[in-house]
Amino acid sequence: MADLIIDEVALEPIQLIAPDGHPTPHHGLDPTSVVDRLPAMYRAMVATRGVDEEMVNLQRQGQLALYPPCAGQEAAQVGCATALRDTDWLFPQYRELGAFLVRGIDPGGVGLSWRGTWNGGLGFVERCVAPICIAIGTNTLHAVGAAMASTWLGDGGVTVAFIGDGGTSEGDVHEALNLAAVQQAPCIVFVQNNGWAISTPTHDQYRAPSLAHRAIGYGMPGVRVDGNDVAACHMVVAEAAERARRGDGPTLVEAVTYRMGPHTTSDDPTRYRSEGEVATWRALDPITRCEAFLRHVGAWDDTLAEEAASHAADLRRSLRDAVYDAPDGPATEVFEHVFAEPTPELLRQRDELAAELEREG
Ligand SMILES: Cc1ncc(C[n+]2csc(CCOP(=O)(O)OP(=O)(O)O)c2C)c(N)n1
Repeated sequence: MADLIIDEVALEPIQLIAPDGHPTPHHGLDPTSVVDRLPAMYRAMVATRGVDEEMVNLQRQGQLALYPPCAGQEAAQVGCATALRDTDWLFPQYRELGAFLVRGIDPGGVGLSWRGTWNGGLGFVERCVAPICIAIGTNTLHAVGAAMASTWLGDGGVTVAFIGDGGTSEGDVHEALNLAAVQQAPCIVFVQNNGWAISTPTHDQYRAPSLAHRAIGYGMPGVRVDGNDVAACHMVVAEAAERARRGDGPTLVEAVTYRMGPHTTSDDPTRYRSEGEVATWRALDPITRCEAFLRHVGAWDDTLAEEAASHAADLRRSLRDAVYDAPDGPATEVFEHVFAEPTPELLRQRDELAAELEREG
């Protein structure tokens, strides 16, 4: 593998595929070296775009309480997640649908989390994905702790914390990055710099030349990557994971991307950002860029588009089926997920709730 991650943090994001689909070899690295993996990444990005759209539809129908759309960020998430082993733990923020789908998480499980059924997101841990973390930044501490545990256990695991540009302003994130560097934890902090933290633009978030530059202060490598270039994201994370696995510690990756839609379904971005800005980023769409590259190198096959679209349609259907009028799980089940061995006080509370539910019929 070429050295994408070097001591000096470059401002220019690493890009292997130009917006028009032409290869832009970087540091001698050629995107055609991953061309056989790109159809799977394309398929995952199309699935993410489709399921994301369906989540918004379901929220508009009143089936979901809230949803944070990820359209535009598919390459960052899919490129990152496909570069890891299925046993590497992911610690998401809340906008990581693409990474969830790469891990084979049922979209219905993600939908139920946003529907607000109390047991909605409990299924992810089977796929080595921690629950969605709405309290911003706390997931980075969990990821570094889990990475340190991996070192102690000697299981060769790498952990990834997903965080946004706004998240990097949280104290927890600074503590996590510092601890990761000091402990040489096998961890990747993957920042999706999507331009905005709700209505706060990135220039109000940091004065460093870039978020990747912050790595210098922590004493770890930092790398900026074009977050709309799935090949570049994949290769940067693959190299960071390889470094972590061989004991060379954490990496801060800043994927420069854009949130095409609103922050969440409760937000109106037209109040704070211009149509021109959105149009500029629309032209950098990660899915069309991947397709253009595959066409350019003669690796495109029309059946891929058909197959990807039909896979996305299947996932959308399964999401709708899971979410429509889904009931909550039995209320008393909530007590089963607190401790491995329930305490007597917890059992007392469970019985009290069960009795009350019984009384109410
Ligand atoms: C600890 C904490 N403080 C504040 C919030 C409220 N909040 C929710 S999303 C958000 C902005 C996050 O922006 P960013 O980290 O850039 O991620 P993005 O939503 O853009 O993907 C804030 C401040 C929160 N969820 N948790």
